[in-house]
Order: sequence, then C-alpha cells, then structure tokens
Amino acid sequence: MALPQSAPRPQAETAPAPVAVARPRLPNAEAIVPYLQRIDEARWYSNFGPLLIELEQRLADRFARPTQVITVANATQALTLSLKAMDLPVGGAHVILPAWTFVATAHAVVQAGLKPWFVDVDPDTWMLDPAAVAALGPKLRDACAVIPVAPFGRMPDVDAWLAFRETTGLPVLLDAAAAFDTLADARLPSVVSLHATKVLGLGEGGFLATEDLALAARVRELTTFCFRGSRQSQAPGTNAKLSEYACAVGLAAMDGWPGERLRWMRAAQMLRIALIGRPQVRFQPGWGADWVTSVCTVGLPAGAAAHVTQVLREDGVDTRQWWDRGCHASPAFADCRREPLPATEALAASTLGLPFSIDMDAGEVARLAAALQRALA
Ligand code: T4K
Repeated sequence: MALPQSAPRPQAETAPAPVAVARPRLPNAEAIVPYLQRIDEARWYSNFGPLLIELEQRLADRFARPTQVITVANATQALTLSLKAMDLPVGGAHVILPAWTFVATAHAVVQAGLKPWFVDVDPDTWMLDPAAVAALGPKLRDACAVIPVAPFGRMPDVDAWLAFRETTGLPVLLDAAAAFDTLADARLPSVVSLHATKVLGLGEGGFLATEDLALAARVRELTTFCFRGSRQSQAPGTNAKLSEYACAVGLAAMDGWPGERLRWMRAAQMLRIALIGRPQVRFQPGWGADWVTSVCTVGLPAGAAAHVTQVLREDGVDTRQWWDRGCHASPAFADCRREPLPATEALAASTLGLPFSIDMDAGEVARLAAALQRALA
C-alpha cells in the first residue's frame, strides 16, 4: 500500500559559513615529501643539519647585500636571543618599543632580562618615528636599545634608523615579524616570523637577518646552550633550534614562494577593487600592490572599529584586532614605563584586521564588501 505523501517540509535556511579572518596554507604533503626523503637518507633530524643550512642560505640569498641568516624556533625567541647577544646592560635598563605591536615584542624584552618602555607611534605610519624617539632627549639615557616594529609587514625607513643609531649610540633591533616579503636590507639586525599565520610559514619558526657576523654567531650559540666547540656552556643559553622537519616545510615553502606571492597579490587586488569607492577603508600604503603580507589591517574612521566588528559579525564576517588594544594594555605589561600613547589608543579603536587569505574567493570578497558597506553606511 502506498503511504500518503506528506507535504514537503520547508527547508531550514542555513546560514553561509562565516568568512574566516585567516586561513593559512602551508606547502602540501607532495611538496614536502622530497625533503622528507632527504631526511630519511641522511638520518639527520636536528642540530644544524643539511636542510637547515640550505634554508638559511636560501633566505640569506634574498638580501641584496651579504647577510647572515640564523634560524630560531620562533620570532619571539629570535628577538629575545638577539637582545641577549647584544650584550646590553641588564637590570634597570629599558628597551624602547612601540605600544602598537603584538605582545611578543614586549615578552622578548622581559625574557632578555630588560624592561619594556612603551613609546607612541606616528599616527600615519603606525610605527615609531626615530625623530620622536630622539626627542626624548636626556631621558634616552635610561634606554639601552630600541625595537622599532614593521607594522603588519610595512617596512620602516631603515636609513633613518641607522642615522638614529649613529647619533644616539643606541642599538636598534627591528621586529620585522610580518615583513618576510619586504625585508631586503639587514643593515639593522632584523627578526622575521615564519609562523603558520605569516605570509611564508613553516608552522613555528623565525630568523634573525643581520650583516653583523659576530652578532649572528652569538645568537647561533644562544640557540644551542651556548656551546662553543665543546660540551661546556660558555654562558646561559637555551635550545631554540629548528628541526630538519620544520626546515623541510620551509624549503618547500621557498620553492613555492614566487607563485604564492602572486596569489597573495591577486587576493589583495580583488579586495582593493571591491572596496574602490569606499574611502573610509584605508589600506596600508603599498599593501597588496608593492608588497604582500598575510593580514589585511585597514584604517577606519576614528573610533569605528568596534561598530564595524559588530556589524560584520552579524553578517558572518570574522575580523581580528591582531594587536588587541595595544601591547601596553595587556595586564602582563600594566606596570611598564610608558610615554603618553594617544596615537596607539586611536589606532586600537580605528584599525581592524579584515578577512584575508591566499585563496580568498570572489564570493567571500563580495560578502566582505557588502558587510562593510552596511557597517559604514
Ligand atoms: N612581533 C610581532 C609584531 C608579531 O606580530 C609577532 C607574531 C611576533 C613578534 C612573534 O612571532 P612568533 O613568535 O609567533 O613567530 C598570531 C600568530 O601566532 C603570531 O605569529 C602573530 N604575530 C600574531 C599577530 O598573530 P594568533 O594567536 O592570533 O593566531 P590564531 O591561532 O588565533 O590564528 C589566527 C587565525 O588563523 C584563526 O582564525 C585560526 C586560523 N588558523 C591558525 C593557525 C595557526 C588556521 O586556520 N590554521 C592554523 O594553523 O597569533
């Protein structure tokens, strides 16, 4: 007997999947396998094996001038160990850094036995201004070093920082965590992150790039218990080496980089085109046109970040304040010395990390553009 047919149930409306703020993509297994086979054959798994040496050489070859690259377990450790290797006075000595940075910069200062001293950034460049730091005048005597940060991958004026170093005598270490693509000049010792969320990632990793061979050698020692040709530690150090497996991913990422860079550019161009005619959304100068990075942090009208975040969330579009309210606002650094920080406070309320990934499709870009239109109407 045929059963009576019931009326078709109305389909529950399913919301589209959220537009993710980031969707990292590292080299796939196929690209990594040849390097894994080399590891199998060599039976060398860590402690400066052939893959690590090759990766460091290929990273160094990207610089126009002779440069030494030292890989480290992550960029936070690379910053810490670089500060330690600079032989700065410890105890009571402050390191000047921007409040507008990720907490890693300040953690590195503390881990190196030094004290963070937060200084405001320039509201237009989002970076420390060497002239403004120099204008601290006699107070600079309390500092033993400065760490400018390349915000979201945009490089600072290296010549201006070299001149600052010359006139003040203060060592300068650049936190270029997100500047893999833009860092081509290591006259200032510079640290890059190779974290999975970065434009070229290997999971966890980072490197110091420098023209100072003695500094490079000291950082290398610090990554391996401060051994210097014997099994005796010459000073307190740590273990911050990259394994050969991490380097296999890194080498595969380097093989794919020219194509991946173009794909990052293409995604950025799609976004830029979709937001033409929306002058309230300001990209960093050159972003996605002259240089690439893995995040899209934009400037919005003053104080608009919270409202835009809320509206985009309602429309299923994820966003991120990559640096929260600024590094100084974390409880861990509440007691740290600071100058007035009006530009940092303003940036925290008026910048926002929009969804951005290497394979962002036209549908996601359209959803983001429509949500932004609603938020900024
Ligand atoms: N200096 C500066 C200025 C920095 O920005 C950073 C790091 C450093 C120094 C230190 O570098 P490292 O020591 O990390 O090498 C991310 C990154 O972990 C961090 O590298 C980065 N800056 C910081 C700004 O952001 P999270 O904790 O926000 O990432 P998470 O886990 O929330 O992931 C973001 C999005 O990506 C999520 O939607 C999930 C997705 N995701 C993430 C991972 C890791 C994936 O889909 N797959 C993944 O494998 O820190």
